Amino acid sequence: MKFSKFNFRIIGLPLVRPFRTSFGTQTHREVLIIEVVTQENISGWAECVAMSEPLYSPEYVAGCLDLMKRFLIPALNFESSAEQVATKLKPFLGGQMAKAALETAILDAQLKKSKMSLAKYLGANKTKVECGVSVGIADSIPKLIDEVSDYVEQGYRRIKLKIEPNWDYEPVKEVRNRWPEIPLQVDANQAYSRNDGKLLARLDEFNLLLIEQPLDEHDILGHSQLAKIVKTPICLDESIISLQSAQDAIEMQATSVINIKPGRVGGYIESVKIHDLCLSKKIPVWCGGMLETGIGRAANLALAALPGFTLPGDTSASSRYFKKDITSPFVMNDGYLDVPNGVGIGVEPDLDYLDSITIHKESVVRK
Ligand code: OSB
Ligand code: MG
Repeated sequence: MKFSKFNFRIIGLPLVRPFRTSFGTQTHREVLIIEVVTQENISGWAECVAMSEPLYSPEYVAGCLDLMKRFLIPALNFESSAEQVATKLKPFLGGQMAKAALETAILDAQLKKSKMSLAKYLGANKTKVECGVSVGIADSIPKLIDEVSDYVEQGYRRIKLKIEPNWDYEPVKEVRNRWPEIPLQVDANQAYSRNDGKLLARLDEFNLLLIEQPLDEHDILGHSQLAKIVKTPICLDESIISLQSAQDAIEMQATSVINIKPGRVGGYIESVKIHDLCLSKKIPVWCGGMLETGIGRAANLALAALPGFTLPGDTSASSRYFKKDITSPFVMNDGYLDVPNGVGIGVEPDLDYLDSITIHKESVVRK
């Protein structure tokens, strides 16, 4: 496929409630949106999941835009299939979120051209997926219970609590006491150290599905040592940045469940490779989230519909994040979201609304 231009915009969207994690508090999302326009005038859309600051991963919005303009777009030379993107961009180290966004925009255009849905292309076998919700660190336990009650009433099928030192045992105990049966898991975003094994093992009494990324992203050995001390399964998020890193972590028994986030691993094609590996090794996977808009959410739902995604993901309804999404909203029905079945990612942004929230706009045009 040949491209005539890439349109970039950075939009600003307030979150419906602040989202506090061990790496900071998000009150709004600043999102880089990519539109690739092909020579036959098909638009492909994608969202770059990087956050404003390099707190969750080394990537950040302004850096991704720079990387794309300075190195990635020139390397593609206005011509590529989606399948060639990763190989062409391999010489540039890191930048998975930027690379994933370009690949996804190109894939959306390519699939629109061939009239196929992303779900079909990736190998989905479900038409709807079970939804979980990720709950931030609260100001107090009563406030946490209120927030979780709200989500449970809405029908979420799994609750994930963000934890950090001094916000772990007590809040998890209270939530577990109140909802003895609900599928429950925790996410530490690297907030603990190798010495915290005993502390984390205290969470074993709450029958958690998993503990997500307790230690530093580079500490694979530490996670494998921790896995011998705690009974709750360890699930890696930040540490898994490619198929290779997934293979290594599984081999080292550092992880027994994997959170697949397409942006973190360089795209949907790499995500499917990780899924296939995990399926063959009987490692359950689930689809993580980056507080995406409808553009990113649509594509995540297609991925979450693959057979190895046996745990509910952080694929929540649009209303969990935004008062008004940039696509038609994803609405939860009995704890499920429908997998888009239109061509490409299956959704289009509302251009007038997009314009109204755009902070920055620029294009790279073929000469
Ligand atoms: O660690 O999974 C994470 C959001 C932003 C960055 C990292 C994470 C998260 C979440 C929320 O937990 C996932 C979502 O609802 O999109
Ligand atoms: Mg996480």
